[in-house]
Amino acid sequence: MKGQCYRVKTLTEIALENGVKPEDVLEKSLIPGMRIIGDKFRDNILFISDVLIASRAMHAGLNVLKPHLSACRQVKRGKVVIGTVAGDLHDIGKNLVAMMLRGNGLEVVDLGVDVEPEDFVKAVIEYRPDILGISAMLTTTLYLIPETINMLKQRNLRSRVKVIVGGGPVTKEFSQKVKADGFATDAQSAVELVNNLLESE
Ligand code: B1M
Repeated sequence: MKGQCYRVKTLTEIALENGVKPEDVLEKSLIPGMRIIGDKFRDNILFISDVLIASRAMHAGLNVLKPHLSACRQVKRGKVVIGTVAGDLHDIGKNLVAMMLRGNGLEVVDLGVDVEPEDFVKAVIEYRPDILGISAMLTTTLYLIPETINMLKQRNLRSRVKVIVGGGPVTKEFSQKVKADGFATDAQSAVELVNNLLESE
């Protein structure tokens, strides 16, 4: 498969120039496109190399959208540390969440992917965030979410930070079971969740 990186970048730029809202480019074009790739990957029609090429194209579009999605509000209203669990290299969804949070005036420290529980805990100590966001896309690494939460408890840090979770296999039931403070299915819901948690403080 030949990549569509430049085409996606150019089409995203053209859409913005023509007044299409950045949220619409995201919700109506980029995310549905990635969903089609996911379905074809699941059904063995596409291979990992294809998914990587598609993810590069998605990032090309996201990079164009980034300043527009992030430019809305300037006042810093709270701090969020976010990362994807260890063993998991999926970062498109987590990056989107981080981008939308920044766009809503929150300070975001992005730890990247493949983050060990110990490193989430260290980041809570170092950055003293209001919210810790943990993203997981693989069922095989999901257990690292409760492991991180337990480690926070063991170090007497749990009451210091609200923990929110999200990612493909993460459900509301799972988030309640692991005693997270909240769960979101998508980036916009994550922003609303964070706002609600900050207001309730
Ligand atoms: Co992978 N992958 N992948 N993959 N991949 C999935 C997740 C999978 C569902 C595909 C499938 O089988 N249908 C499957 C997981 C199955 C499972 O565990 N049950 C899978 C697999 C199996 C794998 C490998 C193991 C494949 C292999 O090697 N055999 C491998 C694992 C590598 C690793 O991580 N160690 C692998 C590799 C890859 C690529 C590297 C090729 C690439 C990742 C590139 C990258 O991220 N830089 C990739 C991709 C792109 C996908 C799919 C196709 C798309 C994921 C994505 O970016 N979606 C995915 C299939 C799918 O999801 N349908 C799949 C778009 C994104 C906007 O949505 O990530 O869901 P999403 O994020 C959303 C929400 O989940 C939520 O908000 C986001 C924005 O709306 N959200 C949060 C996410 N984090 C949040 C945190 C929050 C709140 C909300 O608070 C903290």
